[in-house]
Amino acid sequence: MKIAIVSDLHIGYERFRQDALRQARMALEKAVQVADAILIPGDIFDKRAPKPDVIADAINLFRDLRDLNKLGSEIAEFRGPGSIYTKFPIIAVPGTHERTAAGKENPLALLSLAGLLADTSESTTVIKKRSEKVAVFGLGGVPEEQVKSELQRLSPLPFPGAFNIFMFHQSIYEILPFNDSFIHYDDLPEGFDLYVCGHIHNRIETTVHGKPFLIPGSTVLTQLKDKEQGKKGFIVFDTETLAWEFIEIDSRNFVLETVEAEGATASKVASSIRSAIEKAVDSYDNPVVRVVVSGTLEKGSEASDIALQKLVSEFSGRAEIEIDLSKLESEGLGERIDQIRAGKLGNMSIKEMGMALLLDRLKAEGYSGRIDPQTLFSILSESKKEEAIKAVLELLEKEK
Ligand SMILES: [Mn+2]
Repeated sequence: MKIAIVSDLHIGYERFRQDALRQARMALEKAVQVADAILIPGDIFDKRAPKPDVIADAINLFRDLRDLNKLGSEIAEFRGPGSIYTKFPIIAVPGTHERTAAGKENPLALLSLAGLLADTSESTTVIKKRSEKVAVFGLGGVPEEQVKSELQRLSPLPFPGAFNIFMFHQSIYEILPFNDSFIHYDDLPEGFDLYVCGHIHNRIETTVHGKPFLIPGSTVLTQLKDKEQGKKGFIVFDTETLAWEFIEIDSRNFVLETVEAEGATASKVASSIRSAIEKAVDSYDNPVVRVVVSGTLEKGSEASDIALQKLVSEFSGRAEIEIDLSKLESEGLGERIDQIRAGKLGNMSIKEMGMALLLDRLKAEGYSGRIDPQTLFSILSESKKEEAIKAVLELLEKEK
């Protein structure tokens, strides 16, 4: 059987909402043409409580896939605590983005209740094509520190007489070695013929317990990290030959550029940023471009002197731009930080400066309110927004 693995669609992802839906559709429509079944190891949705129009997008997509009626296998058996309502072989688990409190339905479960796919959380779903059986055990995304105990509690076993797949959605220490709570490859249950994971947004192909371990990566750009510059797509695994291939989709291109300030003025650095973006725009149609600026600006220049908004609007419609100035330093910045630490800017204390700023703004706005600016300042500087509004309203009420 040919099994397509399509992961982390993030339908409803606000920043690239159209890309997310278009690329999810592209991947799944290609997958139904070439595979006998589709596995989705989590994060179909970007949020645990998507808006109704986002749920509608997903329903329309999965209903269209079912109506294409191309997948060559069907669900023959289901063993688990839940229930499924379809024989149509799209098998999924919820990801970390869809996770809800125990006993609460997540949006993936809604698609399963509607019979548009099979939620195989903590369950085994067996699909059949002629005499061949493929069994999929699924574990939805759980808090990292609970994975080991969940695996012990569930002790998933391979299904006799089938090609067995273990599907989950979790961080793995060998891939992301920075958190001790992440599980290791060796923690995964033995006896399965293929391990399929979501959660990590770039492609991983390795071996666990002597068997293939595959992560296709997300179908949409989300984190704007170095490793996301490759083409998006999905994996098709052949259970007979044990070979697999990555099938690319026409995903939006992402380019990460770096600019070194080298003690130049803000306007020189701005023009270097502009050239970096132009290079990307010349190479790709409407790419996502992230420019990371590092180094030090000329003395007297500050990061805020770089006209970012102007740069972004210059390329509007030709590229989606993100400029990261967090690694850029200004000469004399150290001194100013010391002053801020000492609670002083110039000869003024931070508090005096804040008060002066507020007075300026009030004057500019033509403020003639009944609360004196000193009182207003102390309310605003000492409370959170909601509390400040409440305090001001109470004060006004008292004065009436
Ligand atoms: Mn994800």
